[in-house]
Amino acid sequence: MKILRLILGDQLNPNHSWFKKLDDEILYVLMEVKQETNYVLHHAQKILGIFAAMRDFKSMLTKENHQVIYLGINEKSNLHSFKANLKNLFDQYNVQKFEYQEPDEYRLDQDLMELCNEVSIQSERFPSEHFFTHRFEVREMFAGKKQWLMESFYRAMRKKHCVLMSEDGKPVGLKWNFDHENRKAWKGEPKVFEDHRPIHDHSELWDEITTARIKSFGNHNASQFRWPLNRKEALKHLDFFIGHILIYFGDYQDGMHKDETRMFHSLISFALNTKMLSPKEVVSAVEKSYLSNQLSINTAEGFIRQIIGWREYIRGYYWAHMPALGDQNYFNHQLPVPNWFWNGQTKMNCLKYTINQSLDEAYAHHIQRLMIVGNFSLLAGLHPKSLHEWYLGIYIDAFEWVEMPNTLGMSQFADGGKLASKPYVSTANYINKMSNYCEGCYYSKNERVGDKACPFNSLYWNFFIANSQQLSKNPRLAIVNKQIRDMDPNLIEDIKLQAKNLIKNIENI
Ligand code: FAD
Ligand code: DLZ
Ligand code: SF4
Repeated sequence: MKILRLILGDQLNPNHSWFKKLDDEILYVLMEVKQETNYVLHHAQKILGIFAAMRDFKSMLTKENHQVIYLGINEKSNLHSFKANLKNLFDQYNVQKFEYQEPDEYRLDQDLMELCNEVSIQSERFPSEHFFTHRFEVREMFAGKKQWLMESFYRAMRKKHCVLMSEDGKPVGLKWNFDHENRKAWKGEPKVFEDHRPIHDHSELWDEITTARIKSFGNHNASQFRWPLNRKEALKHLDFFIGHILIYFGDYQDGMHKDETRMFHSLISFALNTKMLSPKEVVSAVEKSYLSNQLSINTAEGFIRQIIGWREYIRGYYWAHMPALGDQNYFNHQLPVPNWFWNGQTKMNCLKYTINQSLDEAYAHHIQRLMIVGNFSLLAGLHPKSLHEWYLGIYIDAFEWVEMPNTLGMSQFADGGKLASKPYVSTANYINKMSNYCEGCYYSKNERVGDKACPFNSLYWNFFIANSQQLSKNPRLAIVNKQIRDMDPNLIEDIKLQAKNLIKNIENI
């Protein structure tokens, strides 16, 4: 029976059981389609990275004597949608059965289910064999609960998968969570390692992408492309991170600096999310390093929590709340994303550095995404769905299942606090504590009102004043709510006016 198997651009796992045996009756297909490149405006490196990794995967399969069809972006027969291309291929190759791995994005999941209903041939969906959890595991665990605590999920995962557990069923080190209470700012020491990622020249591929008139933004950096593009490169990168960098990760996880973009972060998200790496092997490599005394329990636990905890929890949260999640807007925020999000031209140093870095590298680390861009967006009242599209486009690791819950849930509190127990917002105080962005900024970090006052300061207080109804009962906000109750009414009026003017003038701040 002739079988056609679809491989999506984020399903590049050579260890998938599909590839264990050779079969002449099986045809694999990968396709570069405008349906995917154009559904939001993408960073050039994201398009390059996905196409280059898909092409590499195709070469690997071909070398192993699998039969592969590859529809390139400029291929004449390419109809630029999965459904249209697949229907064509079913006819062309007399396909009797269609097989695919479960897509991680709701939209494509629906699309492929529709296709299966529309055609008369058999079809079958396979697990992607990537995650620790199944799609609805988080939903099942929190059924009937108002707040979905990541920490309870994380502990259940540690037990279920026997990660960092003693034989007596207790967590290793007798604590579940060694979170650094006092994360440090980075002041130049320890030295950040040189960028050890591979360098690829993808100028020709970039020419193909421009010939196809695919719109994009950001620096393509095609001749010096720095992201791992196959499993071998990703494993080497992971090894270096665990062997040299991970020991500093926890201490400086929240630090930001004008001169350093990577700090001590792993930069494995692109390789993980395209499934070149599996979360299970990342967790077991870190655990092994701990067991051979190369890492402390604090370091190993802190990093493992990101993968087995946050990453899986976020995915489960996505599937539990789709399709409604995309339209959540708890504060009814409507402000369009300012133009300077696309070019980095703002006087606010923290945003200028973070956005320009994102445009250059298609990467910013968690605290830059959460406490610089997300913080500002929530305080200013940007429309959550439009902001989600910006995040989905700009970061090389952005796939909807992971980006949307982080943006709408964690960062914008658009779900009313199901994912985050309080809004992640701050004044300039936090930004100044964790970074050197405020040095030399046009704005003054200490002022709340006036021409040079840091926008974060008035916007922060204005946010709590404006949303007091929704937030006044939140026990984690008791202090801020009391501060507002005790505030001089004249100061409240000044803050409101300052914030109103900032928002009116948002394109020029
Ligand atoms: P490290 O800091 O080294 O962390 C290691 C790994 O832990 C990451 O690679 C990631 O796989 C996992 N991880 C840590 N935190 C999270 C989290 N909150 N959610 C899911 N995984 C996590 N991550 C994405 O992979 N894709 C996205 O599109 C994305 N969008 C985000 C948008 C916003 C608004 C925020 C606040 C966070 C977002 N994150 C996203 C989570 C996190 O910022 C990135 O996973 C991380 O910055 C990737 O860089 P890294 O590999 O160097 O991570
Ligand atoms: C993100 C992306 C882009 C830009 N282009 C393609 C593509 O041309 N072909 C493809 O198979 N996948 C692409 N992707 C990744 C998909 O958007 C991703 O597989 C879905 O969002 C499911 O997570
Ligand atoms: Fe950002 Fe305000 Fe500091 Fe400037 S002063 S870098 S705008 S926090």
